[in-house]
Amino acid sequence: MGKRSEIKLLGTDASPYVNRVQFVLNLKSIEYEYIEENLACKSELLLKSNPVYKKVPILLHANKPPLPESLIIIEYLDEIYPDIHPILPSNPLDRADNRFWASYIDNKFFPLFEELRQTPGKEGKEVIKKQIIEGSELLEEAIVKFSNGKAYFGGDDVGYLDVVLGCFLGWTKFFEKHIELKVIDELRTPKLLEWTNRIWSHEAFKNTIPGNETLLDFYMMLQIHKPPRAA
Ligand SMILES: N[C@@H](CCC(=O)N[C@@H](CS)C(=O)NCC(=O)O)C(=O)O
Repeated sequence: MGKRSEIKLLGTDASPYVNRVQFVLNLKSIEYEYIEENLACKSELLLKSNPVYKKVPILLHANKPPLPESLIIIEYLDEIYPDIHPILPSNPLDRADNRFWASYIDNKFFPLFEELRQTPGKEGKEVIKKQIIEGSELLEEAIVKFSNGKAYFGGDDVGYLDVVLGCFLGWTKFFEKHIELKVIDELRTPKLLEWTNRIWSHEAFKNTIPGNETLLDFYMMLQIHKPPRAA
């Protein structure tokens, strides 16, 4: 069996963090076996492979120790397959800058959507919506800087930040549809809007961004297992 089929990915379809790993596997044309996990009833394999966070994605690479955490996984894949569609820039300072923005997206921007779901009352939700809008404007500045007039954060083709932010597009669209929140629009974030349309039709992304129904099921599961805070 070749090196490429030795990779397994433990995930759940609606998870943007899992989709992130799938994007990179697709970009690099790496074959893998996908194992769907039910987060409402976690498997022994998941609990044993990620005892610290008990979350997906988890990459299982041959007989090596399991690797959790999406950013760590995609960087690992970039290191073991450096010749096929590298995603991180080669310059150390550019790499550090990419990681800074990835950390902003994961630790500050995207958690606001979960905060919005959990926050009770119209007034509280309006405060969070405002923070999301401000966050998207920062990301507009970031894409202008990184793309430097080209199509993607990564320049002429998809790079690290395209993958990191791109995996959330299904969810931002979901929120726009169900929560009446326009995250990306023509006036405030024109470059991000253009980028969104481009990413949306990119071959590597097309089959991994989950549909509205999958996201709605996941959202309803969250509402049951992690209900919004009491008012
Ligand atoms: N920082 C993690 C986040 C992963 C994460 O939040 N995964 C969710 C699915 S979207 C999960 O497994 N949740 C299970 C739980 O919270 O118990 C990463 O980047 O991989």
